Amino acid sequence: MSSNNCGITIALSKGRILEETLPLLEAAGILPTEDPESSRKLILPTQDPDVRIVIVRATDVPTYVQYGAADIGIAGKDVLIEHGGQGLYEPLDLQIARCKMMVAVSEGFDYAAAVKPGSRLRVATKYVNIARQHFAAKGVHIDLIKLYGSMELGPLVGLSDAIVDLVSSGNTLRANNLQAVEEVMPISSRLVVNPAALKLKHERLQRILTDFEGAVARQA
Ligand code: PRT
Ligand code: MG
Repeated sequence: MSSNNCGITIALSKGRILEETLPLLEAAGILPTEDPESSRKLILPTQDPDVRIVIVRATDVPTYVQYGAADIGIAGKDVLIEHGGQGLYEPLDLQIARCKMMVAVSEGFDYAAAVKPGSRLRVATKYVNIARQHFAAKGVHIDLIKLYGSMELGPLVGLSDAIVDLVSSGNTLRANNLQAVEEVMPISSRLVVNPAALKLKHERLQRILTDFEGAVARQA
């Protein structure tokens, strides 16, 4: 399935995950030969001729690993839950790119009243599976509106009563007069591995896993 049968392909996304992943890669002896953040290449060689990095959209990382186009990848738990996790082995919480999935509403909106039995809440989010599960578990009926970004705008223009989105500093919510009213779940990035690759390339992948584990433990 994979085009390099003995080598290792690692799927990463640019942005906050990449930044925090580079020290972990280094701990595993994997050094890209050019700066992944500024390079326009989609396939980046590393100093180890058997290891390459592919740069993909954050939400596509699980797909590349699922189909064996990459042996391992790093993705946020949010992305993994929305993907569904089928065909993926998730051995390690890397504890990077940490944030919280939260429910947020406009300042002054009466959230407690809106989630009482019998009422309906209009929720805009990119994370439809997470939102659906969260409100179903609470027994709250919602109308779900799928967005692809800028969720914070939803309550401001009357598209929705609430949003479900990631919050780290809280600055984005504050800047838009929104307030977090409920934590859905803590989020961090996880290592995902293609199960077939783990069998076929066990020695090398296991070594990377162990090195990552050590680096995570040292960072804690
Ligand atoms: O940008 P693109 O559409 O390609 O993909 P992406 O947005 O999924 O990628 P990226 O790099 O933005 O995020 C990758 C992963 O980082 C996510 O899947 C999360 O697991 C993790 N992460 C950690 C975050 C945040 N913190 C975060 N704060 N992802 C997004 N945000 C956004 C949030 O959606 C909101 O718009 O930042 C804003 C809030 O930040 P604060 O600091 O203002 O609270
Ligand atoms: Mg983004």
